[in-house]
Amino acid sequence: MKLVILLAVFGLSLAQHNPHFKHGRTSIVHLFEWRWADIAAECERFLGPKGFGGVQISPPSENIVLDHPWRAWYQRYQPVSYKLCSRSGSENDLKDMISRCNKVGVNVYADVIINHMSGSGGGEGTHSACGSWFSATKEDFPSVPYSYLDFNDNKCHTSNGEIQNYNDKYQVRNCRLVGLLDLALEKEYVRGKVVNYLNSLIAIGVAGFRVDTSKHMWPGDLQVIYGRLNNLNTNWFSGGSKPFIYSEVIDLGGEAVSSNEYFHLGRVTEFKYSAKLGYVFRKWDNEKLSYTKNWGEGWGFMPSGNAVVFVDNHDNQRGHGAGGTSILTFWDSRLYKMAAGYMLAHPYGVTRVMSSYRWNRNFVNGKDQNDWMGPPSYGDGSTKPVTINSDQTCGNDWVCEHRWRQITNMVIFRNVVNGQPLSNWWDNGNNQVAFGRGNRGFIVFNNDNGELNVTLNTGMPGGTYCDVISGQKEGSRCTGKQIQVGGDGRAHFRISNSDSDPFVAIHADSKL
Ligand code: ZXY
Ligand code: CA
Repeated sequence: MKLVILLAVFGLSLAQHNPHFKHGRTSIVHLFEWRWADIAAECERFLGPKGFGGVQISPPSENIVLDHPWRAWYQRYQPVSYKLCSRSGSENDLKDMISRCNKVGVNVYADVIINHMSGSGGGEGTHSACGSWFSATKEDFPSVPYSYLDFNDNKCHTSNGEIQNYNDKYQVRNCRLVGLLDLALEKEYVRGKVVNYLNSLIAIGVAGFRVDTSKHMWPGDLQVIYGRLNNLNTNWFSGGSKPFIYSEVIDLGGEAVSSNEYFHLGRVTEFKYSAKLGYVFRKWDNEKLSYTKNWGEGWGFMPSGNAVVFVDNHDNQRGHGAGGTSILTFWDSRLYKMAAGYMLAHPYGVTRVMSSYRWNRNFVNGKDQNDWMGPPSYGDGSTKPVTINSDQTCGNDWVCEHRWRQITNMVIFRNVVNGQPLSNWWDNGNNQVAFGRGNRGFIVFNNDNGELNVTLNTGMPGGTYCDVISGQKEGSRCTGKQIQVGGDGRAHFRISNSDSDPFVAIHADSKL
C-alpha cells in the first residue's frame, strides 16, 4: 500500500507540464534558426518588455553539414555530437544568451533530438557544424561517444531498416525514420549520454525542452530519462522546479501511436489544432468560424492542460508535413494574423508563436522545390544576423511575425486575460464571432464577405478602450480604433471585411 502511494506521488512529481513562465507571461515564440547573439538581443529589446514567456531555440547540439541540399534547415535535426555548437553560435554564445534572456524574465526551451543521430547516408568525415569527426557509415560518433552497439538495427525487422508502416508501433519506435540512425534508448549507456546532454542544458539555465520526434521513442524509455533530469537552475527558478517538457508528437489520427501515450511525460504538441485552424479561417470543407463555439476538446483535441498549440510550425509551414496546404503561414499574412489572434485570445493550451525566415518558394505541381532552404545566409553558409529596421520590422529576410503589431498585442492580451474563462460568446451563424475573457478582454472577428455591424455584451467595465489590432494605447490616446463600452458592458462594433485587419480586440490595459 505504502509503495503504491509512493509510486503515485512519484508519478505526479514527474509530471513536467509547467512552463515556469515569469510574472503572468503566457506564450512561447519559436525563433527558428536564429543565432544565439540575436536571440539574446531580442530578449532584452523586445521579448522581455513585450511580455513573452519564453523562446524555443533551434537545436543547440552539433549537427551534420549538408551540401545536398545546401545547408538545409533539417541538417540541424541530424546530430553528430552533443557539443553545444552550431551555426547559431558557440557554447559561450549559448550560455550568454540563456542568462541574458533569463535576466529579463524570458525562459529558454531547447529543441532536443534524442531519437536519432545523422542519416545513415551521411558518410564520414568532419562535415559537421564544429568539426567533430563522425562516421554515419560505421555508426560511429566518437565525440559522444556512440558506436554501432548503441543503435536499434537489431530490433527493426523491415526490409531496409526504415519505418515503412506507421500502423505498426514497433516499426515507428525501433526502425529508422527516413534513414536516421535510431538510438537504442532502452540501453543504460545511451540513456546516460542523453541524460547528461539534457542536464548540461539545465545547468546553463534552460527552462525545458521541446522533444523532437517523440512519436518515435517509447514512452517508457522517456520516463526513465526524464526521471533522471536535474531540477532547474536555482539562479533563475525556484527550488524543486522540474524542466518543462513538451513532446513533439504529430498525431492527426489514423496511426498506431497517439499523443495520449505521452500525456504523463509533459505537454504535447497538438497538430490537429494547427490543421483545423487553417480549415476554419480558409473556410475549406465548409468550416465556419461560428462552429468554433466549442473550440478545444469539443473538436477532438487533447485536454487543454496537455496541449501546446500553434498556427504553424517550422515543418508544416513548408507545405508538407502535418496539415498539408490548409496550414496558415506568414505568406497568407491577413488570415494568419486573424488565426494567431484567435489562438491567443482563446484559453485553450499553451500558445507558441512562430517566427520565420523568408525563402524563395518555387511551386512545381503544388510542391515547393525549395522547402529545404536554410536561413538567410552569406556565401560561406554562415547565418545572416537579424537586423531591426527603423519601423521595428526585421531585415535580412527575417519575417519576425512576433513583431507584427497584431500578434505582439495579442500576446499581451493573453497575459492580461490570463486565468479568465471564455465568456459572452456571440456568433452570426457564419464567420462572424466574438467572445470575452471574463471582464478582462473581448475580441470580435469578421471573416465573412459582408460587414459586421452589431452591439454586443462585452462583460467589460464601461469606458473608452483602444483596439489593439488597428493600433494600441499610447499615453492617453489610441493610435487605432476606439471602442466605447457603456456602463452596462455593451459596445457597438463595426468591422468591414475590407479593413486591413477585420478583427478588433480590447482588454483591461488598453482602457484610456
Ligand atoms: N525532411 C525531408 C528530407 C529529409 C528531411 C523529407 O522529405 N522527410 C520525410 C518526411 C518527413 O519526415 C520527418 C519527420 O521528422 C523528422 C525528420 C523527417 C524529425 C527529424 C529529422 C527529420 O524527415 O529528418 O528530427 C516526420 C516524422 C513524423 C511525421 C512527419 C514527419 O508524422 O512522425 C524533412 C524533415 C522534417 O521533411 C522534419 C524535421 C524536423 C522536425 C520535424 C520534421 O522536428 O517535425
Ligand atoms: Ca526510435
